[in-house]
Amino acid sequence: NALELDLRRAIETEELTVAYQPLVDASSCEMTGVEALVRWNRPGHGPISPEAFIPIAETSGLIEALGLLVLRKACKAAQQWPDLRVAVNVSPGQFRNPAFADYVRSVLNETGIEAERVTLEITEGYIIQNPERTRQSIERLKALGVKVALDDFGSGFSSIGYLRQFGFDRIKIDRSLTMDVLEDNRAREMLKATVALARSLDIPVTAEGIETEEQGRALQGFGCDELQGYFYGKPMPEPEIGKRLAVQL
Ligand code: G
Ligand code: G
Ligand code: MN
Ligand code: NA
Repeated sequence: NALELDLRRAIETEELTVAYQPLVDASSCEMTGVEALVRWNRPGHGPISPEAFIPIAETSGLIEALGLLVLRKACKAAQQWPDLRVAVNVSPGQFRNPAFADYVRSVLNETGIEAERVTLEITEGYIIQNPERTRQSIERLKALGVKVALDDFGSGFSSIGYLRQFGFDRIKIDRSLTMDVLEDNRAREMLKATVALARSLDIPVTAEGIETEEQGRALQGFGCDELQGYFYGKPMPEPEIGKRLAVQL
């Protein structure tokens, strides 16, 4: 179909771009990292959300090439920002490939970025399907020195068992939970308990989707060490991150 053909061409011609969203320290609100988010301005159609084209990349076998492109661009960009961590989303279709860790190693070598500055974000959906392979994949990635985060925690089928079974370096609490922190007592109690549990396991916690100062303060109060959301910065083109760093220093 036309969308798939266009996407294939977009990957080959590097029509895809990467936007970067600030990750900030919960106490100082200083930017300490960025999350890379793929963007596609489809000629003749305008911007298309990754929520629309990532699933197509998954089913058409394009996800590996797309994922590799984003990882390579993000690691290259991060070389301009020596003090920032860079987080990159990984799809189940990439993660499932036993050779994925080899791809990651080659990008680290090619770009020269320090492995510990790179965080790979994995959503929980795939873990349920295949816990044993998930464990092996995570171990291979961690052996390279990169960090592995559990993304979208609290969005659906989250199991607290994952926190014990897999060596996640960080969890990211989903916006569907954090958005209700001020209005909904149940969301607030779940957030408090989740952060307390993660902290007692020595796993640092990022709260996503923070849109107001009050939400950020509440989540910092519960023990989140890192915050992300429109209040601290929307996903932005690479040069904007440099400008922001210049102001911060
Ligand atoms: O940036 P935005 O909010 O539009 O992203 C929508 C969804 O697409 C989010 O779930 C995000 O994790 C996912 N996404 C964005 N960029 C990438 C990417 O490079 N790879 C993968 N696998 N998912 C991405
Ligand atoms: O699934 P993942 O957590 O990777 O999704 C990240 C997505 O969330 C990105 O597409 C980004 O644009 C979006 N996002 C980030 N911060 C906010 C926010 O404060 N509010 C809303 N509505 N979306 C956000
Ligand atoms: Mn993410
Ligand atoms: Na999320």
